[in-house]
Formats: sequence, C-alpha cells, structure tokens
Amino acid sequence: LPIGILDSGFGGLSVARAVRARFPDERILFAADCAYAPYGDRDEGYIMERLDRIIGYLTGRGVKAIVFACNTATAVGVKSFRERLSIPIIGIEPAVFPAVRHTRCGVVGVMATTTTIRSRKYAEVRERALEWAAVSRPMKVEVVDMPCPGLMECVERGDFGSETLEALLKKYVDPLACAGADEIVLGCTHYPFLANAISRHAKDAHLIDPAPAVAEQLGRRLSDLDLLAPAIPDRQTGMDAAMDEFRATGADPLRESVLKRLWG
Ligand code: DGN
Repeated sequence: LPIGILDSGFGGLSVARAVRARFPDERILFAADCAYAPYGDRDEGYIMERLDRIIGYLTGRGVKAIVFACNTATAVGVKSFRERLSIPIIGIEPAVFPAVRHTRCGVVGVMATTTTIRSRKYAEVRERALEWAAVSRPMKVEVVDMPCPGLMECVERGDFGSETLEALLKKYVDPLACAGADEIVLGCTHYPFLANAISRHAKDAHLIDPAPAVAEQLGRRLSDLDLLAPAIPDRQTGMDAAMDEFRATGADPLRESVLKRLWG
C-alpha cells in the first residue's frame, strides 16, 4: 500500500523526497491541490473543505498513512483528521525548537505562510520552544516571525530567480538577516526549493528544513504498526523499483514541467 503525501501544491515534494531517500522500498502517492492553492492566506473553513476532498481521495486509494506535507494544513486540520481516521497521520510544523537550541547569537527567524504564523498551533510550538530556551540557554533567545505571502507561488511557477522573487526575498529575508538571525526556520514546505536564493540574502544563517525529521517520524509510526514495506531484493537492477504516483488538481503541461523539475 502506498503512503499518501499531500500539499496545497508542489512544496510537499521537499518532504516526499526525504521520504523517498529514507524509505526506498515504499510507494508514494503524492496529491497536490494546485487548482485550489495557495492555502496560506485562506480561512480555516476553506482549508478544511479542501482537506476533506484530498484526504477522501487518498483514503479511497487505500493509503496506509498520510503525511501532511504542508505546515498550513497541519496547523489547521491535522488534529481533526487524526480523530476521524484510524491510519497514521503525520504532520509538519515549523522547527522552532531545533532553531532555539542551536542559535549562537540568540536570534531565530521563522519564515512561513500567514495562516501558519497566525495559527494557535504555531503559537503553542513557539511558546514551548521559548520556555525551554529561557531555562536551558544561557542567553536571551528571540524568535522573529516572518509571514511570506507570494513565495510559494514562485515555486509553483518554477520561478527560482526572477526579479519578482528577488524583491520578495529582499522584503522577507533581509530583515531577518538585519535582525542578526543565525538560524532560519523554513516553515513552509515550498521554501526548501528556494534555499539557495534565501541563503544569498542571509549568508551567515543556517536554514532548517524539517523534512528529514518528518520522514523519521513516519518511519517510527509505520514500524510500530508493522506497516513498513518489505525490502525489494533486486533493487540494484532498478527493475522492481517502487513506482511513485503524482496527482494534481488543475494539472496542465506547465505544472507537469515544474513537477518534473522539482522531483528531478
Ligand atoms: N507548502 C505549504 C505550507 O507548508 O504551508 C504552503 C501553503 C500554501 O498554500 N501557501
């Protein structure tokens, strides 16, 4: 049975590639809700309605687990779907904790969608991390939130270097660099695809992509339930390699070319 991975668009491929790298024998069914993206500036009702549709599709296809490869969807809906479904549901959230643990100068930047940053779930994650830092770090630690509308749309268009993108990075990343952030949390799954461009604007900062941690968490849940796929014996030949499947609402040739570029 495949693992279902969903996002509002193709950003979730940054999580899918971590799952693919960590579990070569698993099959991935990736669902991108491109026609209804972005989720990042929408109200919760809209996002829940879309999640109902996408998750209905994935469960109808018999997935053995679902990964919310979208910080926005996790913040809004993961709890409710965990209550409703019996298969493992893995979410993703901005990795504030590792950032406050590793910062050397005490300033952490968090880039995410507006909905993620405004969510109650993010407020809790942020507060817990800062409470931990207050007792465990010798210096004062500050978290600078940066909602980044427009950035995910650049990735969806396959734009990794236009003037529009540069202007957005100047607006969002330069202030984090000016504030002295030495750890920047990529709190939207689209942003790892912009890592090089972001680094050009915040040269000394370390970027945190939580995708490998999500893959590990998925592995723990599957292993606990004895649901990990058996190893494919003659993988070296490539003959029996797992077949991944990519589905998108509003699929068109441009989207297909972006998908191919991002997935390699
Ligand atoms: N990749 C989604 C996230 O991690 O939040 C982007 C959400 C959106 O649609 N803007």
